This record gives sequence, C-alpha cells and structure tokens, in this order.
Amino acid sequence: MNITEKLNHGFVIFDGGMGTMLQARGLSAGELPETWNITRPEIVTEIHREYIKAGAEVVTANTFGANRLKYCDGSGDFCLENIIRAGIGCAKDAARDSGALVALDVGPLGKVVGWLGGIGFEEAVSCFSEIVRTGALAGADFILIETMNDIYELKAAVLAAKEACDLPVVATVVFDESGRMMSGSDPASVVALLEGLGVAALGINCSLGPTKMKSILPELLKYASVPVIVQPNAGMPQICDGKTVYNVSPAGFAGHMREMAEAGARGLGGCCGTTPEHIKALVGATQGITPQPITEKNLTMISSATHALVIGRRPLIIGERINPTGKKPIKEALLAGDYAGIAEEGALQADAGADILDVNAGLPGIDEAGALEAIITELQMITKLPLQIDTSNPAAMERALRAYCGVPLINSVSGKSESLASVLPLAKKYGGVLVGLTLDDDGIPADVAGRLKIAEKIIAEAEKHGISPNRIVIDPLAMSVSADPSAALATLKTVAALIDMGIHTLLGISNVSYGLPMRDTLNSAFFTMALYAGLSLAIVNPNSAEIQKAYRAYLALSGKDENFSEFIDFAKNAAKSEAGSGQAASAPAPAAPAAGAPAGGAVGPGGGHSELYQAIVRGMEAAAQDAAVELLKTNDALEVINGHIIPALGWVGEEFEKKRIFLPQLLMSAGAATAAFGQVRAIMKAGCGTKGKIILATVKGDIHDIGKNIVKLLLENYGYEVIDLGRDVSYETILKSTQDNNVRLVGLSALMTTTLPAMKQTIKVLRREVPDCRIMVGGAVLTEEYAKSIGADYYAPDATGAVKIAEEVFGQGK
Ligand code: B1M
Repeated sequence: MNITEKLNHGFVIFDGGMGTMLQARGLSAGELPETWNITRPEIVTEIHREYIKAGAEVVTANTFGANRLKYCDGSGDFCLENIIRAGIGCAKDAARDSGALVALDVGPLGKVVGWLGGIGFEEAVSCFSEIVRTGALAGADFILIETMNDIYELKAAVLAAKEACDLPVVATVVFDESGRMMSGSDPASVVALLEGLGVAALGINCSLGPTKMKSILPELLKYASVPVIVQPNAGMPQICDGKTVYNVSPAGFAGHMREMAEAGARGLGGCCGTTPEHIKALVGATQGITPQPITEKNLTMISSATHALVIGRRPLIIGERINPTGKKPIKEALLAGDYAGIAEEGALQADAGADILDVNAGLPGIDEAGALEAIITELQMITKLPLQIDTSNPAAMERALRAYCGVPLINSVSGKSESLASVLPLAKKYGGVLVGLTLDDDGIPADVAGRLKIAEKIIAEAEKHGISPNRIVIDPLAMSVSADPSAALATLKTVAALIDMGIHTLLGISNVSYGLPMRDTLNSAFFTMALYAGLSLAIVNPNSAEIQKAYRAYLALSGKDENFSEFIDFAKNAAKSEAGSGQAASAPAPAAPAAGAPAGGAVGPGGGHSELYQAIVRGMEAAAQDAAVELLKTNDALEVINGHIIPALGWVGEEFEKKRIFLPQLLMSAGAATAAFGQVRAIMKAGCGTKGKIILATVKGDIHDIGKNIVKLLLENYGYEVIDLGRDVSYETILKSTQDNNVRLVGLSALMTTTLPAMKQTIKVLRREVPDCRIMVGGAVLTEEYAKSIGADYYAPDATGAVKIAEEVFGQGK
C-alpha cells in the first residue's frame, strides 16, 4: 500500500524528531544535520531503525534542510544531490524488509517567498522541484512537505512536488497558539489551498506541544476531506544549561495523541523533542481505537492567503470594478502599468463591502498575462479578500493561477470544446472553483432546458478531469432585457432550477440593464429577484448605494441577518453618509462581517483619518507618497511625521499584536510609511553638519529603522553630521566607527523587547572602550528608567528629544 492507501485504510504511525536524535549523538550547534547522511550514515540509519523498532510505519529521510540555498557551496561529495540521495539511502536501508515507507523530507527554504529581500515565487518552485526530483529518483515513497510557516512557500513547495514527480504529496504546516500560520492563514484556508492542489493528506507539525495541537485539530477536521496528520513537539522548548529541552514524557505525549486519534487524526507522529520512546508509547496508546471515517465535506471553498469563504451559506458579492471594459481609469492604469493604482480600486471595493474581487485585465495591445499576474500580486498584499480570476486567455489564466496565493474563482469555462479542453486541466492542476458559463459552440440557449444541459455537460466533463461538482458554480448568464424582454426571467428560472439541482450559481447582474436608462435601479431590482431565486454569487458594483440597499434588505428579509444587526449597522452608516453628503450618492460603509464569516475587507481602521494615514494602514505605497506630498503643501514636516505617519504605524502595530493583521500587511505598511517619509525628507533641508558628529544605529537583531531615520533627519536638519550605521548593527561595528571617527555622541535605537539585551551589551562595550563618549537611546520599547538601568546617558522619547540631547552634549543648548 502507498501512503494514500495506508492513511485511508487506518492509522499510520510516523516517526519522531531526527534533529533531536542527531544532537543526542553529538551533532554540534551550527553543523548542517544533513551532512551526516554522508559523514555518519550508520548513525542516521540507526536512528531510522530505532523508530521502526518503536513502531513507526513511516521514516522521514534526513533531508529537511537539504536545499540549494543551504547547500549552495556544496561540491563533490557534499553537493545537494549527494546529500539527498544519501539521506534517502539511509532511510531505505533501515526500512528494508520492515514494510515502512520512506518520506522525502522537504522543509522551508529559510527565505520569505514573494517579498523583497526574500526569494521569488518561481525561484522557490524551482528550488523545491530540484529537491523533489532528486528524492524521487533516489527512491522515496512519498513527499512530506513539513514545518511550513508561510502559505505562499507552502504553495510553491506543493506545486513543485506535483510538477516534479508522480509520488503522493503530504503537507503539514505550523500553526501558532492562536491557530494561524505565521502568514496569518487559518486552518480553513490551508485546507482549501492544499486540497485544491491535490495533496494526499495534510496536517500540523512542530511548534506546538500535543495539548495545544489538540485544540487546533478540530478546525482542520471540520474542513478536510483528506486524511489529517498530527506531529507535535514533545512540549514547548526550554533552555536548560544552555541546551534545548522538551518536557513532555513519552506517556504524557501518548495520552494526548490517543485523544487526537479518537478525534479523527489518521497520521500520528512526533516532531522536535520526540524520540523512539515517544513513538513506542504512541503505538501502545492507539491500540484498540477504531479510526474515525474520513468524510467528503462537499464544501465549495475559495480562499485568500489568510481566509476562506464557503460558497452557498449566504449570497456573496463579487466586486466588478477591476475591469477595463467601460472603465476609463482602469484602462488608463493598465496602459500605464500602474498596477498598484488598480489594486487600490480593490481596496475601495473591499471597504464598500465586497466579499470577493473580480480581476480582469483584458485590454487589447497589452500583455494581459503579465498585467493579471502583477495586479493579483499587488492585490493579495493589501486585501484579505479572495479573488476571481477573470480571463478568456488560458496563458494569462495559468500565470495568474500560479501567482495567486489561495483558491480563486476561475472565470470561466464554457460548454465550448476549446474552452473545456484548455481550462479544465488548469483547474485540476492549480485548484480553484470553476465558473461554468451556459453557452457552447451554438451560442446561448434562450430556454432554461438548453442552459441546464450545458451546465450538466460542463460538470460531467469536469468530473472526467477529476474535478468534483462541488468545485463548480454555474453562471446562467444575465442578458440585456432591452434586446429580449424575456431574458431576465429565463435567467432567473435557470438560477432556480440549478439551485434545485444543488448547484451554486453566479450572475453578472449589470448586463441585464444594458442599453436602458436608470441602470442602477434595474440592476438592484434584478439583483433582489436573483437573490430570491437562490443566487449564490453576484458580480456587482459594491459602491452602488442601490445595490447595497437591495443586498442588505434581502439579507434582513430572508432571515440571513441575525437580529437584523447587519441591517441596523448599515442603516446607521447610511444615515451618516446622507447627513455628510446631503445625498446618498455612493454606498454607505458596509456593516461588520456576519458572525462566522471571515473578516472580509481591506486592512483599515475606517473613516475619520487623513488620506496619508489610510494609505499607510492599507499598505498603499504610491498613495502614501502622493498623500504626503499633498499634506506637506500645508503642513510642517514634523506635523506630517507626528500627526500622520507615526499614528498610522501605531495602529498597524496594535492590529499586528492583536493578530488582526499579519506580517505581509505589516511589511506593506512599513513600505508605505517609508515612501511617505521619503517625501518629508525631500523637503527638509539637510544642515551643513558643523555642530558635531553623531553615530546612529539600530542595534543587532533589530531591523526597525523608520524611527532612527526620523531622528537622523531632524539631527541633520539642526546642523549635525550623522554617521548612520543602519540597522541590525553589531556592537563591534558601532565601537569601531566611534573610535575611528572620534565621535562624542552615539545614538542607539531598539524597537523590540528581544533586542534590548543587544542595546545593553553595546552600551557596556562603549562604556568600557570609549568612556568619554555619551550614549543616547530611543525606540518605542524603551522608558527613561530602563534606559538608565542599562547605563545609557540619555533617553529620547522622540526625534525632538534627540535634538535636545545633541544640543546639550555639544554645548549648543546652553
Ligand atoms: Co515590527 N514590531 N516586527 N516591523 N513593527 C513592532 C516593533 C511591534 C511592537 C509590533 C507589535 O507586535 N505590536 C513588535 C515588537 C514586539 C516587542 O518586542 N515588544 C514587532 C515585531 C514582533 C516584529 C517582527 C518580529 C515580526 C515578525 O517577523 N514576526 C519583525 C522583527 C524583525 C526584526 O527586527 N528582526 C518585525 C518587522 C517589521 C517590519 C520589517 C515589517 C517593519 C519595520 C520596517 C522598518 O523599520 N524599516 C515593522 C514595523 C513598521 C513595526 C511597527 C508597526 C512600527 C515601528 C515604527 O516604525 N514606528 C511596530 C509597532 C509600533 O511601534 N507601533 C512594530 C514608527 C517610528 C517613527 O516610531 O521607531 O518608536 P519609533 O521611533 C520614534 C521614537 O521611539 C524615537 O523617535 C522616533 C520618532 O518619534 N526613537 C528614537 C526611535 N529610535 C530612537 C533613537 C534615538 C532617539 C529617539 O536616539 C538614538
């Protein structure tokens, strides 16, 4: 049996920690564990044997960190290929005659995927492909992608594995205690992505001990239709006498694992800190338990990097505005390559209450594939909403499907043979929910029966490609009533019939009013009729007040708005916007997302803030730059910094801490703040630098430098020469520069509690080596008292405070 069959048949026992065992046998800190596949193969093989003896049915080859980024210098014996082949060789030697399967272990690359300073998505795919191809050729039985923190890297790894070999792929990720990956992804979005990509099984490993993992498992089981695997650590790591120790005993571990087996987990094993004793105890504890059945959840799910939406629970709105047809600004932005500007249109629709954003870049004369990919890349940085990829160009569709970090709506496939032949393989390979159009080589049938027949044909053809019916929604096509007065009713009847057949539906609402006046009125009436017929997804303009009113009223009247809370919120906002503008021209702000629905929209704190503030919190670099330029026309530079940039970053920091936004958004906001700050710097005149020389640095381990850069700007503005050593600076560099430049004042910045020890250490060294030099410190994490306690001469709460200190040290203030 292969791993898929084994997991579907019953429990499968995986092995435990490899690193833990290697360390126990002398692997030293900093040594690359995979080199032992070549230098100490007998030890690696012996560890596998111990796990098999303990009852493991899967041994994981010692290849976790074997990638070209870590083994870039490896030549001869230590080249990547040899490391992987030797790793698989050790595992196969141990497994021989035991029946145990050998997993090629694929861990993270150690670089952020898709961000500046990290590694590009396609480069990551190429790195993973190389590993998988080598492991498969060396004889691995399946691919185990594990310890993934970032969902984009997870996608790159799984895609690479599927492309590079035919072996089953199993993927497990790291959730933190709040039940999210480092990239902010929740269990539903992980399941949606992995099942869309066709993994054989999925699960959680590392980071958490068994107790914490137990609480996240039900969320995975709720959504997963494939077997689920759990491989916790033996508790949380603790440092004892300079060594990392894990304190959950084999018996304690096994008790929790038994509960997870009873709850429905199929693959059971351990991660850091677990040993053959833990696995032996686990085997004993799972004896006599009947595995829970693995059930097909039959959910139609789409997702972004962080959230998933289940289609069919309540009607969802797809924002239609990112489409050049009939929209001059989008057309111009596409021609100019202003993809960030187009993405801003997405953020506005998210604010207006869209649940999903349609992305269409079909404009003659442009590189549609490149534009679509670029807009999707921008959009997924600034919004949490899932996207609909809208193109009839298969090449553009494929580029977009690769770049998108989630499960999109794929708009569209039709009943035409050519469309079926080109789109279905893409949907099968990349996942996604297909929008099937009820038209074929003969056109659009006028009657209900004709459209249903095409819908059935699309579903049947998709099934032949291995795409289940729950991954299809049907668009029975809204046609203009000006051309055929019976068109609207024919479409609505088809919606109702499809719903009766258990098929989800989608309509582009505004087509119905083409060629007629008061289109908004017709559109909203048709929208209500379609909702009543059971429509699942509507492509509309979410900024339209009429559409919003129809939608909110429908939810309230159809019992889909518990206690009318959404409607009441909506009414309050409508009253406010009418009072503000004198008329209800555009849509009022949406109500809060319904309970159970994901926190939908773009990142943002709501109204009442300046454009600069809004642009920073939404991570819109170009908009932040423009807004800063505008503000600087009427405001003092310091006012822009203190009144807009810093408060916006403050909001971002709080939301990050509350886990309402995640690292990608933090990075985007930092980028936007830096861009705005660039404009401030451009208008502030640098001084002549004659008042004195000052060194500034953010301490080792800390890469926050926005505050330090503001301090630098102001000091220069007051006539000081600043030697800026940058961020993440070691005390050795700071000391050397202080001595070389004979500097009398050193300024240190630190933003994190974890980097305060580096600040303390730097001060200690400077005190000892350059006792006459004064030291000032600053950064949000510091207080006056703490600054004193670590031996600093001065504490500056802000940039103005830093200038005052400089004036005092250099005698200018007296
Ligand atoms: Co991060 N970050 N961040 N971050 N980040 C904080 C600091 C955090 C408080 C957010 C939070 O959780 N609430 C938190 C630290 C928690 C803690 O330790 N208590 C945090 C974390 C955890 C992290 C990461 C670990 C996240 C992760 O990867 N999981 C990671 C750390 C990486 C590392 O450093 N090794 C990380 C990364 C980042 C970004 C790269 C995305 C980005 C930094 C970009 C950059 O700086 N180029 C970023 C940002 C932007 C923030 C927040 C949101 C904003 C910081 C900022 O620029 N504030 C921040 C939350 C917050 O502080 N509200 C947060 C505006 C700036 C003008 O203020 O720096 O305080 P500040 O400077 C002021 C004064 O303090 C003073 O004057 C300045 C002007 O008034 N001052 C000095 C500063 N230095 C001075 C020196 C002086 C004198 C005065 O004399 C020398």
